[in-house]
Amino acid sequence: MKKYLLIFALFGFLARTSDAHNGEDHGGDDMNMPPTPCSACDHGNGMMSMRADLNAYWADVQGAPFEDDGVVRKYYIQADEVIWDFTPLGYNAVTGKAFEDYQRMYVKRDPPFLGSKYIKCIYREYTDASFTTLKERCEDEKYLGLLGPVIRAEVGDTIKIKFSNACRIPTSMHPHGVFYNKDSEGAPYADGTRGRDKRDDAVPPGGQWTYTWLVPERAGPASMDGSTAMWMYHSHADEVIDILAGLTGFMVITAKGLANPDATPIDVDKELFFNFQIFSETMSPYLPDNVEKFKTVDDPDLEDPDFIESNEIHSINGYLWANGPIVKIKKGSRVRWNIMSMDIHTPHWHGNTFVTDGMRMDIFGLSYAEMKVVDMVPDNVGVWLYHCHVPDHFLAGMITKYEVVE
Ligand SMILES: [Cu+2]
Repeated sequence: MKKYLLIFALFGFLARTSDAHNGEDHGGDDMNMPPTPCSACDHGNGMMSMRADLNAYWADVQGAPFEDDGVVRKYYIQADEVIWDFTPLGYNAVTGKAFEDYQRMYVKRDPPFLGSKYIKCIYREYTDASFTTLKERCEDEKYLGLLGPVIRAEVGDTIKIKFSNACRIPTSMHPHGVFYNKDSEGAPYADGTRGRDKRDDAVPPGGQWTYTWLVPERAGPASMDGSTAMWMYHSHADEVIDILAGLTGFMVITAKGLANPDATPIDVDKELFFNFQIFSETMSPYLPDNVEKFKTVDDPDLEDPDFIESNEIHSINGYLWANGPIVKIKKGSRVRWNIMSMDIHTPHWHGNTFVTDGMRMDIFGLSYAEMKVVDMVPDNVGVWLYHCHVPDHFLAGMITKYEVVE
């Protein structure tokens, strides 16, 4: 966008220069003098080079057409019901102390509140189409928490996802950014399609579907990105409640020629993924089941404002108050943080800075379903806070830590 503005600013400058040399602004005493040759008079060439710049700009916007010259990346992903604990440590790991009174309502089963556990429906990766063996996350991926598997591809690849729905609600996989036909959009609406093109929209409980997503250049990084572009995927069968149920994940597209065999970028030492999201559990499709399973009084008042607030779970990757694994990054390494938000949040890092959109920052704002990639080379060793800066969000637990090691 900045490049675009610069081009228009140049246009304005040349337009003014052009007027000056058309004679209107020249003084009376040089009216009969021959025009002075100067490079700025060479309007034709200036316009030509500007047209070339504009063409380059729009070529970047469009991206090269998809060439099926990559590999097929297969994933086996199932929507699974789990009982998720947002505070498995049972204490405030930011302070290292017990939860304070005002914090307890979100995570403790003090009547009439439900506590820290809820039934969720989340994406999990399996080893094959039988969906019998979970693909276990290695230790340094466990901080991903509730998030689905990170889907990866290089420009030119095709992503094929065998999807199975083991939840009791209809679910789907709707990707951002990549190219899909109507049978792989994963969203039901009156789009003029029928038959096979509808079967991806909402996979019923017990159903399966294969989503095929192509990865053209316009799904990968543009000229002001780094070596990757990041996208979210989520269920869109009933978008609001599906996302509240927990069905979200990240996808990374690496530029052509800049990927390792596993599609990770060759220039990044560590990629990290964080989703800032408030799970409004009173709007969850599992509310009746959660109340039945975790209630602490016979008939909780679901309209009670305190009860509703106690079920507003201010999570980072499904954890509150640093109850998830703390990520470790190396001093001097190239770290790419991929961040998404499902509400309005302001992720902030203590101790180190990063660059995004060409600017150095340590905080930014994200609105609903917004995504941002930031690059950091940490220079400050230690354990640092990492939290949403909205006061009532971090007070409700949207706060964690990261560590920079030598
Ligand atoms: Cu927030």
